[in-house]
Amino acid sequence: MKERRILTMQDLSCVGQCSLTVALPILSAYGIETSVLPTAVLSNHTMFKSWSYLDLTNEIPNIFKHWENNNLKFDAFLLGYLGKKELMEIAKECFKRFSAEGALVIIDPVMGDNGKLYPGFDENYAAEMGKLIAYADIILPNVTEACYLTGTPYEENYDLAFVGKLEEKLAKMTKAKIIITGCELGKDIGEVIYGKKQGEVLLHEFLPMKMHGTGDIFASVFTANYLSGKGAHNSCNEAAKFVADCLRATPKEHFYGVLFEQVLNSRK
Ligand code: PXL
Repeated sequence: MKERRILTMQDLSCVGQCSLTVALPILSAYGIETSVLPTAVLSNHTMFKSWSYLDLTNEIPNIFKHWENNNLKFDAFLLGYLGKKELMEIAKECFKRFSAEGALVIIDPVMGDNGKLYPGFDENYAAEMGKLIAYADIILPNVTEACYLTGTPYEENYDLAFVGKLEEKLAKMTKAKIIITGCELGKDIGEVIYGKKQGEVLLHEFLPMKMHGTGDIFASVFTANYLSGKGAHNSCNEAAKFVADCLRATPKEHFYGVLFEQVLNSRK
């Protein structure tokens, strides 16, 4: 595989199997040199009943200064949970200053699920994210995020036509490849990849479990496969299979995430 260095920008939740504690091990295990830009340190993710939050935004200019001094560039970027509008401006600056030629920008506009925004997010944040996706080559929103990005009211019992309309709206906001993830369509779940005519619908077995962090795992496995030269279609299939295996490996009592480590181990 061609040597590639990726930068993943998201929070570090000390406990919780999400964001950096997912992206770093997965990308590394796939043989990709992975650098991190931690935007905040949290005691644990925000699906627990309480959490601490150390904002690292003020440190980022200093980090950038030294990256520049050391002439560091990245071949790809993976953005996940940012949590603060200011970080979007910083992300744009990061692409501008640290992109190697032809660098790929993958944005998972993490901000909500099941029709609701995560704690601490609001419509203003979604609107700013709507601008940031213009800088992406690939975006990976779920249906809730696609609704908030496009200002579309979420529908509980959405169908493929609804997802198609979200993609049409997103296509006016970005030239990125649009992949809406975790679409629940009848008795299946899958991704819908936007295309000029009908797009592409990839359906997988629906496991009736909703666990935290699976979106971050999907984005990481997708990115690892995509950077390894698999196309969007195969990368989605690999990521979906990986997430399904994680769900199967995780007992219900493990409420805050999935045991992705066991799946990663078995993939070696
Ligand atoms: O999995 C997304 C995520 C990432 N990071 C933090 C979160 C969440 C979702 O709630 O709270 C801190």
